[in-house]
Amino acid sequence: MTHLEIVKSPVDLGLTKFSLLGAPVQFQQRFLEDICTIFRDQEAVKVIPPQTTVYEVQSWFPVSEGTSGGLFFGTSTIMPGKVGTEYFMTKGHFHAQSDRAEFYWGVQGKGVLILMDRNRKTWGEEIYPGSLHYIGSNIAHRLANTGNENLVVGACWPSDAGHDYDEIAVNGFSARLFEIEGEPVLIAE
Ligand code: S6P
Ligand code: ZN
Repeated sequence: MTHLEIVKSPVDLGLTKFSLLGAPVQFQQRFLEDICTIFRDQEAVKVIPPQTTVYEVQSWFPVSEGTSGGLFFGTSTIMPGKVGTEYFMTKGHFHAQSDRAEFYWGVQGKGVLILMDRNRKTWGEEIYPGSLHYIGSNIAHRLANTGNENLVVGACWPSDAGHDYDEIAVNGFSARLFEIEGEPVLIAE
């Protein structure tokens, strides 16, 4: 009888801490000073310490960037907070290979996934633990935390998707998520 190898995967979901664990996991942190231009109220930006963490991303890239047929996996953690009345959020992007799709799913906290197509039609999907989101091709995506605790969202996307941040940096989304009378409201620009 030949005994074949059974090994442990190098990355663990870290279900108890909502944090990917394992040597290959890469960590990225976005401070307010790095991304402040994405928020509408630039006066409100000035009253928040620039080194405030807005979000963190942990990623596992089992193959190199650009490989066709592979997958990447990540966990995004958006901190609770607002700039004025606009919720803390990610930069948002289209994929550079714009026909590449992605799955997101809610793990902890609550928020809104803001989606926009190439015709600049924007809509939102509620995120909660267990929510599942299919982000189709040519759909820009951005996460916003609307709760009082961390918003943790899992993601899986093709290793040749890449990121196009420029389109959003220049033109933004066509709507923004503000807190109005205690509730998140998506308002067209
Ligand atoms: C990658 C995937 C996520 C985001 C992360 C941060 O395709 O959509 O891992 O990279 O949520 O957002 P952003 O817009 O700063 O890359
Ligand atoms: Zn993406």
